[in-house]
Formats: sequence, structure tokens, C-alpha cells
Amino acid sequence: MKPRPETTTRPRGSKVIEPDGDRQLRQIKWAKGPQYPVFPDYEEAMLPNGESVLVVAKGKGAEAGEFCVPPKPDAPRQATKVAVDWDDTALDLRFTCVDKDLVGVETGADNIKLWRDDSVYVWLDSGHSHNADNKSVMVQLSSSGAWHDIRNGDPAFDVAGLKTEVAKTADGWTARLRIPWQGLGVSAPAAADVWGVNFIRTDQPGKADHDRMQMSSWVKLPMGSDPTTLGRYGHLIFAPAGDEAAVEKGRKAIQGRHDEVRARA
Ligand SMILES: [Ca+2]
Repeated sequence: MKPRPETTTRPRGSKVIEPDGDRQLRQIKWAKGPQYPVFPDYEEAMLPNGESVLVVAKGKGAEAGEFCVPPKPDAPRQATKVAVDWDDTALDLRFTCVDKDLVGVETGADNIKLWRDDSVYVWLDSGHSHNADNKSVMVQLSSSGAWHDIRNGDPAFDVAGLKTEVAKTADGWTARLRIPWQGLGVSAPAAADVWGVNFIRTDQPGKADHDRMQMSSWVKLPMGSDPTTLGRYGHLIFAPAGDEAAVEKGRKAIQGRHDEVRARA
């Protein structure tokens, strides 16, 4: 883990919160990509994010778009959107990435260098636990077709039954991930269930380049916080199509969990 800067402005006795995250991202020598936040705003950056909520009507889906680049946030140089849907078997994600300078050369299972390719990530906190010790899962898919899946940072974990597909398009590439509930060790969501989620993309400028690559995120990360930080994930509310009561219940559940997180911080 990258050492965090010392500060004299941290309030005495304030709790130090260590971000969870992906080991591979911590190996990148970011020139101006994600940096650990500058104190004294660190705790603020770690607050639960109540803004990013995607209501996913079963079989109808929803779209997460307008990715941004921390810390301002800025618009990324090339756009990304994610169509999210679900059924009784799996969570279904379709990323569409504009990309005029596609890189996809890394191969192999659980290759921690997939960030050197154009790639997409999903981070999932089933049950919206906000608990870094729980069972947060990341799946990363390179435009080469190789993928990397981990749970709580453990690369030995594999999402059983995961289906992936990548394709080149006229102006970029698409990535599809079908992530079976069973492979995550959970049941299919019930109406009004909430999960934590973030979608991330790395965009290389025609070749792996530390300084010029961009990492964009669906969730806004206001203080330059790590895009993998569970505390800042957005949310999926799973609902049958047209079930407004389930959506409202899901929204209240998000608020309730965030109140708990603030209370224990
Ligand atoms: Ca690219």
C-alpha cells in the first residue's frame, strides 16, 4: 500500500480509515491518476455516496453513463456507458466504450497487468454491506478478452460460471459480463434489494502509458479518493419493472445503511 502523507491538520483522535481496494491498482505509479486524498478532507471523501443510484428493473435494465475522472471530476477523453440488467440467473453488464486507440494484448487468467490494456471493471458489494471484510468482488475484463476476478483481494477466488465477451466496434469496443448469482455465492436479488457497485474503465492511449492513461469511474470521487473504495460505491436497486414501492423501499434501505456507516465512523 502506498504510504499516506503525514499531516498536522488531522483532528486529534479522529479515526484513520484505510481504503480497501485492488492490489494491482496500487502497483501503478500514477502520474496524475488516482491519488490518495490530501488531508484534511480524507474522511469527507470516505463518506457514503448517496448520489449514484441505479434502479434496475428486471428484464428492462438501466444505463449507467457519464463516467468521470477524479479528482475534479473531469469528463474522460473517451466516453463509457454500461447497460445493467438482471434475471434469476445472473447480473448482466454491457459496457460500450468509445476508443480510438484500443490496446488489448495482455492474456491469461487473473493477470494483474490487465490495467495495461483498455479494460473495464465492476466492483460489487452484495447486500450493500459497506463492510470491507465482507465479500466485495471485482471482475475486470480486458479488451483482449482476458479477465481477472478477486474477492476481498483474493485472486484464488473465481466467479464460477462467469461469461465474458468482447468485440471491436466502429468507434471502440464493447464488453459483456454475465455474472451468475451462484458464482458470487448469493441468491438472486429479491425486490428492493440493494447492492453497492462501481464501474470503472482504464483507457490507454494506444499503448500502455502510466502518464497518459486515464481511469474513469461511474461514481464521482470528489477528493481524488481511490476508485476502488467501497465506501464510495454507488448503488443498484433491484426491482421488478414498474414496482415503485420496491424502489422506494430500496432508497430507504440505502439511507438506513448510510446512517449506520456514519454512526460507526
Ligand atoms: Ca484506448
